[in-house]
Amino acid sequence: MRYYTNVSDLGDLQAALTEALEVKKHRYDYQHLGKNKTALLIFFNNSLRTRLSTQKAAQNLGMNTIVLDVNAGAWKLETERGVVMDGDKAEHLLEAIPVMGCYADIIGVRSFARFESKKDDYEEKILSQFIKYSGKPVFSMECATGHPLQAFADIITIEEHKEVKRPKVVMSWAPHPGRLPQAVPNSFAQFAVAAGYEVVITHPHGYELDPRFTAGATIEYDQMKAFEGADFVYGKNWSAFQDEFYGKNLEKDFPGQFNEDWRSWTIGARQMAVTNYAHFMHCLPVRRNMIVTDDVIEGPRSLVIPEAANREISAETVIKRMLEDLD
Ligand code: AN0
Ligand code: CP
Repeated sequence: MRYYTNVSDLGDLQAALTEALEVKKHRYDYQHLGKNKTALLIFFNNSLRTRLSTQKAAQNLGMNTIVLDVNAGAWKLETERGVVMDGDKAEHLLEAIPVMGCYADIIGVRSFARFESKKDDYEEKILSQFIKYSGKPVFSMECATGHPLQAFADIITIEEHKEVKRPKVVMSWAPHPGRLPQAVPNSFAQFAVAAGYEVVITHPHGYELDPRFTAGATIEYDQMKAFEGADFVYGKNWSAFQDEFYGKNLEKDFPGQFNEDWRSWTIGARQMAVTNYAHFMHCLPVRRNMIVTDDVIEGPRSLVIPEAANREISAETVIKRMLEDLD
């Protein structure tokens, strides 16, 4: 594998899942692959899980790891070509990327949607420049439109906990005070459909996602109806995708304009009661009593910690495949 930005990069998803479960059992058996190889992990945004689990995964594989927080210690980077650089940005991405490529065998990039231009975000302007100019294999550690390491870990977790062959998996929007990317729900929808689950997505009007990512899922605007009989509930907030509201928090940015009781979407006992004793999932970090109540996240069906643990496994499986295909 040369690049990992999308579910399709895994090829046969069932084979990838089988491989991941094998990696989980034998996570230190592949150290020969990473000897004298360096993983460079570049963060334009904050992270707890991705930062730790991806380093751990690379180290399991015998690699050296270098972590760079671009906004804490590196030069401020210009990303637009043609700009007269007389402002606060000391270096251009077009030099910085090939320089970083000199020190790495594999590069991971975290670069969230900036919400300045929907076109730039959905064309993955930053990630695609790493692919173009670094000369190295590149994987996404959550970029503007997707978080494929998270979604892969989530599907591994569902496979480990499902009690029926084709579970009903419901992804629900839930409130948040910020303006969050669509990356996590985009990838989760895509992976869950690719895994063959019955996928239902529920959200208030105005929070429709990009249909290229949700194809194959059912959209149900009535949250209680969506939750009926669910085997897994995946909570997540995201900002609006539609052009006129792109990147906006509709509750905060358009007060009173939508006829919606936003806070009623917080996932609690009322919604979980109509499910098939569903497992609760969330990628973390989570805002308690906004996204989900204390009782549900602490309850016996919560999978938030196993999901985080499986981030090591999804990352190791992906990096292993990249190492196997290095020139
Ligand atoms: C980010 C998001 O929603 O995309 C990262 C999640 C893994 N979350 C926040 O910024 C809170
Ligand atoms: N789930 C996830 O990617 O968490 P971090 O943002 O902490 O890396």
